[in-house]
This record gives sequence, structure tokens and C-alpha cells, in this order.
Amino acid sequence: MEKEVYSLCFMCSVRCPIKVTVKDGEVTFIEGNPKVAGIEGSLCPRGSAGTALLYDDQRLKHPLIRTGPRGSGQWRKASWDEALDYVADKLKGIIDEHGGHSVVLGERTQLATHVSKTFLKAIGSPNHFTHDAICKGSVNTACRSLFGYTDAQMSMDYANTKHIVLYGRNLFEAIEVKAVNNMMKGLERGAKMTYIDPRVTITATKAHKYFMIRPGTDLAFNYALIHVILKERLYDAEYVNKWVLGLQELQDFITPYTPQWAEKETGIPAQAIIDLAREVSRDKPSVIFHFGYRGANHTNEIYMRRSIMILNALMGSVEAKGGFFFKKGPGEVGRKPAQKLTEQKFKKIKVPRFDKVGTPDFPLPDPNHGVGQMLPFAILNEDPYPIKALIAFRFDPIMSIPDTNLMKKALEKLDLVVCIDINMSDIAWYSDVVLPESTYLERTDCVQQANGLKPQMFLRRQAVEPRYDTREGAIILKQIAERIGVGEYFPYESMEDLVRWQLEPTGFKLEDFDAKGFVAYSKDQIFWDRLNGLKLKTPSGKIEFKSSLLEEAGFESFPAYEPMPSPPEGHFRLVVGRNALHTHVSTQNNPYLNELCPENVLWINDKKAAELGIKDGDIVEVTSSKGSGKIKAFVTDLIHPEAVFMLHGFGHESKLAERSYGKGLSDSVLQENVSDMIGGSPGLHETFVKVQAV
Ligand SMILES: Nc1nc2c(c(=O)[nH]1)N[C@H]1C(S)=C(S)[C@@H](COP(=O)(O)OP(=O)(O)OC[C@H]3O[C@@H](n4cnc5c(=O)[nH]c(N)nc54)[C@H](O)[C@@H]3O)O[C@H]1N2
Ligand SMILES: Nc1nc2c(c(=O)[nH]1)N[C@H]1C(S)=C(S)[C@@H](COP(=O)(O)OP(=O)(O)OC[C@H]3O[C@@H](n4cnc5c(=O)[nH]c(N)nc54)[C@H](O)[C@@H]3O)O[C@H]1N2
Ligand code: SF4
Ligand SMILES: [Mo]
Repeated sequence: MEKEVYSLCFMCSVRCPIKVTVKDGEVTFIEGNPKVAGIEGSLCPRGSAGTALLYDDQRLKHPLIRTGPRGSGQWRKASWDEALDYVADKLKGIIDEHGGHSVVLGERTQLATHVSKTFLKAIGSPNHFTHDAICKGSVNTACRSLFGYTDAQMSMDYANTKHIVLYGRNLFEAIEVKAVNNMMKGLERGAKMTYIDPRVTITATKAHKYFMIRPGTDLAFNYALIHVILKERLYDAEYVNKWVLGLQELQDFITPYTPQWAEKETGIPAQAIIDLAREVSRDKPSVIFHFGYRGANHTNEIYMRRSIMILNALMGSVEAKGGFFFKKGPGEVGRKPAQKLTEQKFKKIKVPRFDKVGTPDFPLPDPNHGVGQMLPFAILNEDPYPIKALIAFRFDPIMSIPDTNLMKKALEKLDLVVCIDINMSDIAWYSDVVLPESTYLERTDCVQQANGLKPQMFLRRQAVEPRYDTREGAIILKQIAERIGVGEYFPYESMEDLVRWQLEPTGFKLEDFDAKGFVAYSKDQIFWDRLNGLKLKTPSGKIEFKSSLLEEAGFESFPAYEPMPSPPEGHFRLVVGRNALHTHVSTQNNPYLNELCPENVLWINDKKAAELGIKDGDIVEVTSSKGSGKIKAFVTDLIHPEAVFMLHGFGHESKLAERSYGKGLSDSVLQENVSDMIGGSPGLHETFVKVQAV
């Protein structure tokens, strides 16, 4: 028997809509949902490798309880009852002795995040964090400082743009299928694309203009663009006069930052900066200065991301066709979103968060997400209080938080480490109990509220029965909660129950998703009137160049530019990123993807390599103040001489993931754990490394 199931991919967190063909209980084909505009059948290579995940015989098959020291790889197979009882007993003891706040749960934001948050609220812990800060916390804070909305509440109209400027937003390799398709549509319609990166990526090869910028100097580049735009009055005066607060302050600030000044800092000719400012301005307001996806490079990240959004505001492109737009929710058409378990009543939690977000020490990062990279410091320094247990749910702190050695030292100090994963990941390898989740093809998940120009909802639906002894994350957490006496916050027996409950206020039913995999609250796109109807959420109701959020917390809206240091002699700035074949740290052991890209290499500039006696393909030793490791060199003129680049996500330590074990080098082993203490992102590109032939 053959059937088709509309669902959502989860080979990465973008969650593209998919159609799964199932024959006699087996998945035979996965394609992009043909009924979704912008997807129309497409998938990325990782999405296509979903079947390889489902049938991977090295993924987690049943619960495991550790029997030897942490990281020794000694396990025993356990039944669910045994594993859940073990976790619940330990947690109960910890909560009774140290309080609920001694428990931290970290996860990659996902559809069941409201369930995890509920779990923590139920035990009285404020310590939930998501990946958000580590990915783009400063973009989030930058957008809130200007518009009162987070970056996640904004998006852009690629298909109708006339000019897009990308700052290391490697759109064609770090993929969201819809964005790729819409951008290609835009390019076919004549859009211009400018790409800025110290490295020639695939996206660079598609651009009309490419600038090999000196790493870390995008802010200087933007200040010079703003300088030209203000000096030559290239901005959208009507829009700016109506919406912007602080134009005069910006004007006073920007005067010294000339294109000639920026040329010295960035290596990009002054004339090229002037030309770009004039060229983009001609196409306003249908232009996009892209605010980036991963915005976690430097400790001044928030100001760099603010400068990008200031450029958009000057172009009047926010809420313009072909520019940025605010995502519209069901409230826009008088309807209600799906409800979440977090809307229940909980006891008030009085202690601060482990990362101190929301206190005067760290006032501005988004408390809905927290700042995960603070975890090792909180544990090791017992500051603000002792942390005793970590639940890692679809998140790997060992590989995804900079400075692996520090993180491991912190984990050593905990009384309990539990992970909910699908793979024998590195965090699984270091856990006390490993709870296997059913893969996305084997489970129904919570509702996805997809706000946008048209508010919609999507659903991930079980395509096949679980192949092994695995469960859904939302069920696993409920079953732990029941065992520690807080089961009343989880009023469902199955995922279908939970989804039906979530849909109650929406006016839609589970069956409404059968035909296309999604439901829409409105037929037409909703744009606000950009000259009269922007619903900004800042205290002034304006786009705050002069930011009350920043200034009330004691930070400047326009701090003086601090030059980006060049690496010392014999060193390089380590920069990292993704390619189209892998998702962060989770697909390196996938049978298909491992075959296509089994290890990472170190991109190094050819002239620098020659000075160091390094030839293409040589094994080199890379050393930072935090760690070292060996990796193959890729000698090329396609990278700036100050930078070396490696793909994130390799160098796995888990021996049970046999294909990826020991292949390549992990960037986290080398990186220092430093942060933008205003915006919240880590500075993943703040580390200098030494590269030597071995
Ligand atoms: N050093 C360094 N750190 C980084 C980055 C970097 O470039 N360098 N990038 C940052 C960015 S942009 C991000 S978004 C984060 C991402 O950080 P993570 O979320 O940690 O990375 P992922 O690879 O997306 O997923 C982590 C874990 O989820 C598991 N997993 C996958 N699917 C499922 C599932 O369906 N259920 C369950 N329970 N588990 C699942 C995987 O097996 C893996 O162990 O990392 C950040 N950290
Ligand atoms: N295939 C694939 N697609 C993905 C993901 C994935 O894991 N795999 N993850 C998703 C997620 S969570 C994220 S956050 C996004 C990430 O999407 P992007 O942010 O577009 O991707 P990265 O690869 O992190 O981008 C880093 C790029 O910045 C460049 N760079 C380094 N230093 C500088 C600099 O100083 N200035 C400029 N202008 N550029 C610099 C690097 O050379 C690299 O090309 O991708 C998403 N899509
Ligand atoms: S971008 Fe690729 S891996 Fe990510 S959800 Fe979409 S199809 Fe799946
Ligand atoms: Mo990310």
C-alpha cells in the first residue's frame, strides 16, 4: 500500500515542508511539498538524506545508562521505565536538595520547545536556554533595539528585491530552501546581488559584486556606506522623517567615518564603497541589506547588525515590497494562534537565570532564549548558584559551545547529564542517560505557527512507525514530569492529543492539514502601509537609531569604532561556517552525507601557506590558546590572507558514530568562549590560531 504524508523536514531546523511517500510502511521518497509556494518540490541535499537517517543502523535505538566513567563509552541497554525512573529519581533528589533552579535544560529551538519550557517552569527553574544566542543573539537584540521586534519576527522579500547586499550570508550553501528559490527567482527577474566575505563561497560566485573584506571589519564598511548615504542625501527622506528617531545623532557620529578611512580598515577601495552606496540607493526601497543568519562573530556584533538595519531604514526598505517585512500573525486577521503549554499558570520563580540574563549584569539578551554559552562559567564558578543537572534536548553543548575543554570540565562537575537525541552525538557520549527520540519521519510534533506575509500553520506528521524503541520528546518529558510529581502540567496522552489541544483556539482541526500539510489564516499577503501604518514596538513608536533599550541599560547607541586587530605574526583569524552537505554537528555520521563530505579541511591563503612551507593536502597542526588539532590544508587564493576557514561540526569524539569518529577537526576545541556582552552572541571569530606543517 502506498500513501503520501505531508510533513516537515528536520534534517535541519529550517523545517521545510515536505511530502513523504510511504510504501508498505517504508519511506520510499521525500520531496519538497509541491503545494507550498517557494518550495514547489525542492529539497536540499540534507533533506534528501532523511531516508539515510531513518535507516541508519548507528543511530540511537533504545535508552542507554552509563556504566563506566563519563566519556568512557561503557553503557548498558535499558528499558524506558528503567531509564525514566533513573532520571526522575536523580532529578528529584537534586531538586529536593538544591532547588529546581539547579536544573538547566538547553535545546535547539524546536516545535516542542513550549513543552521543555513547561517542564522547567513546573519544577521551578528559570534555566531554559535555546541555541538562539549562540546562533544570532546579537541580531535579535539589534532588531529589538531598533524596531521592538526580534529578527525572528522579520523576514525579507527575496523574489521582488532589486538589490541585495549579503555580509557573509552564504545563502546558497547555508540553506533555507524557500530563501534559495525566492532569491533565484529574484535574480532571474534582474535583482543585483552584492556579496561580502573574506572567502569566496558559492554565493560569491553568483554575485554581481564580490568584496574580499578584511575579516571582522564589516562595521567599518557600513559606517562608510552610511556616511556616503547621509552626505549625498541618498536616503528615503519621507520615510526617514516619518519613522526614524536619532537621525541627527547618527549624522554627527558618522562624519569621521569616510570611505577613505574605511578603505584602510577593510581593504575595500573607497570608490567601490561610494559606488555601492549610490547604486543601492537608486533601487530603494526595494533593497535588502541582509541582517545575516548566524550573527555570532565578534564582541561588537550588536553594533554591526544594527548598522545593517540602519541602512535598511535609510533606504525605507522596512515593510517595502522587495525589502524587509514584519511577519504577520493570526491576530492581524482577528484570529488566534495555536495555544502552548506555557500559557498555564505556574508558581512564580524568584531566582535569577544561570546566565544572569535580565539582571544588570546582562540586561539585554532575549530572556525567551537565554545565553547558552554562559553555561560552563555558571557551573564552574557556581555563579549565581550551583548547577547540578543538565538536560540537553536536541542540542550538543560539547560541539556547539566554544571551548570544548572548558565545557567538558564543567560537565564533570554535574551530578546528572541527560540527553534526548537521535544520534550517538558527542553529548550523548558524555551523558549519564541517553534517551532516544523518534526521528522526524517517525513522529508527529507540535504545531508550527508560521507567521509571515500570510499567517499559516504547518504540522509535522508521523510518516512511519518508529523502527526502534524510541519516543517523542514531548512524551519523554511528560513521562519524567509524572515521575517527579508535576504531571498535571502535561494534559495529553499522545502527540495527537497535544496537537488537538493546541489547535482548539485556532478554528482549525487536525484533519484540515491532510490536504496540503498546512492551513492559512489569510488568502492575501498583508503589508502594513509603510508610510502611515508601521506598528513599531519601541517605546517611541519609531525606528530607534538612538535606542532607548541600549541607553536605559547604560550602553551607547553609537560607540566609537574600535579597529579590528590583525592577527600577530604567524597567526590567523579562525573563521568558520557551513556547507550545503551538513547540518552543524548532527549529520556527519549520516551514511549519504558522510560519503559526500567525510571531513573538513583548513582553507589557507596560498601566499601565506607558501611562507609556512604548507602545500595543498598537507596535514597541519592548528593551535589556539584553548586547544589544538590536526587537519588537512586546502591551499587557495580564495581566502583573505588574515583568515583561515574550517567547516563547523567535524572532529566527533563519539566512537559509536563510527563513520564520523575522529574525522576532521572541531572548531569548538580551538575557539575561546567570549561574548558580545550587550547583544548576547558569542564571538566565534575572535580566536587567533597558529598553523604549522607537521
Ligand atoms: N563552534 C561553533 N559553535 C557553534 C556554531 C559554529 O559555527 N561553531 N554555530 C552555531 C549555530 S549557528 C547554531 S544554530 C548552533 C546549533 O547547535 P546544535 O543545535 O547543537 O546543533 P545541531 O547539529 O543542529 O543539533 C544538535 C543535536 O541535535 C540532534 N538532533 C537532530 N535531530 C534531532 C531530533 O529530531 N530529535 C532530537 N532529540 N535530537 C536531534 C543531533 O543529533 C545533535 O546531537 O550551534 C552554534 N554553535
Ligand atoms: N547546509 C546548511 N544550511 C544551513 C545550516 C547548516 O547547518 N547547514 N544551518 C542553518 C543555520 S542555524 C544558520 S545560523 C545558517 C547560517 O547561515 P550563514 O550565516 O549564511 O552561514 P555560515 O556558514 O555560518 O556563514 C559564515 C560565512 O561568513 C563568512 N565570514 C567570516 N568572517 C567574515 C567577516 O568578517 N565578514 C563577512 N562579511 N563574512 C565573514 C565565512 O567565510 C562564511 O562564508 O545556515 C542555516 N542553513
Ligand atoms: S534546508 Fe534542507 S535540511 Fe533544512 S529543513 Fe529544508 S530541506 Fe531539510
Ligand atoms: Mo544557526
